[in-house]
Amino acid sequence: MKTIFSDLHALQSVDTEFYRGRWVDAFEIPRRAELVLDEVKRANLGPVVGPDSFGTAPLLAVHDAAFLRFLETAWEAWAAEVGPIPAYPNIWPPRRTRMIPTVRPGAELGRYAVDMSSPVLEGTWKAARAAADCALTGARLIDGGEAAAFALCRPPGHHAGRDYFGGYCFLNNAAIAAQAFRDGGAARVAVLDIDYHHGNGTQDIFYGRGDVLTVSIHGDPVQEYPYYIGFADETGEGEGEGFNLNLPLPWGADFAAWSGALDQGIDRIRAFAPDRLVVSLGVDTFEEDPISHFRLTGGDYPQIGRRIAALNLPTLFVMEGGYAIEAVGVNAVNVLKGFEAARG
Ligand code: 6XA
Ligand code: ZN
Repeated sequence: MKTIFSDLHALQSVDTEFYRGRWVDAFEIPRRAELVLDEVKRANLGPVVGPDSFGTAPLLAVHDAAFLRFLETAWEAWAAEVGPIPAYPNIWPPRRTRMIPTVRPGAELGRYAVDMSSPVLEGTWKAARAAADCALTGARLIDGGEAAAFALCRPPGHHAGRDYFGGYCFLNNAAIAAQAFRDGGAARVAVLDIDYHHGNGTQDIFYGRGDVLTVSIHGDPVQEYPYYIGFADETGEGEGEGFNLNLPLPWGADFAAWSGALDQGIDRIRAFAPDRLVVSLGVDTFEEDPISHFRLTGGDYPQIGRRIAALNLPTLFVMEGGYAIEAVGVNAVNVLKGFEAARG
């Protein structure tokens, strides 16, 4: 399968992040994507291509217009007032506010950011746009007849909602691709999120819709980021009732437990009979991941790919998390190799 990759991802880069009460070496770093790319090449997964440019229309199909304007202009406004340093929120709107002022950049940052893990930098908008373009290019390749593609997106996307960003994510690459599939004529699209963290942005974006099924296997929000969403009783609303499936697992879950959840997710997707599948591919489920608490081992990843391949759907893989730096490339590419081996 083809990999879609853009160098512009490197524009999103910080040395430190605020983690459990202190500034530590950043986990979500450009090197992650470089290592995945190296492994794609080493393993001969297939050609690596750059993204096409899709403009803002496919972003507006998923995200709020004012939110996109904010992301595009936030750095400039912040730098003018505060100086050329990463823009972090340090205040959030309290409940039941009447208005959000847009005069001071700090006030607007808190309006749109859900946490402190995703600073807005000079190149954030460019990097996030390029990642979305990678996902959209993957979708275009699949609509053009390719059986599968790998959008090596960075920054990741699944925590970004219609009008918020956080968890290292700015634009929801997987949701943008899923919507592009719909707009390209697919009647039903499934998103399977196998990142360690709940794909709250993706769930939220499609929660009221029956045309996009969202399935996520993740650390139980009782224990794990993003905490306030991702519970098993969140099943969708209105026309979306029954079209969101959350499969939370406790800290320490091993492949036996995880793989039972994958079976449930795959059964649900099969019953939904989608035309396209988007996989939010995070490998922070790995036992050595520094910020996560599942116990998958390196040997488990090819099997995940094989099981997804059994769905026999045109499949777009979209890179999300994975922070065990020496293993992120091998684990991610092993999912894709397993998929390809099963497809033959
Ligand atoms: C923020 C942790 C964000 C989770 C990032 C991630 N301290 N999401 O991997 O999938
Ligand atoms: Zn994650």
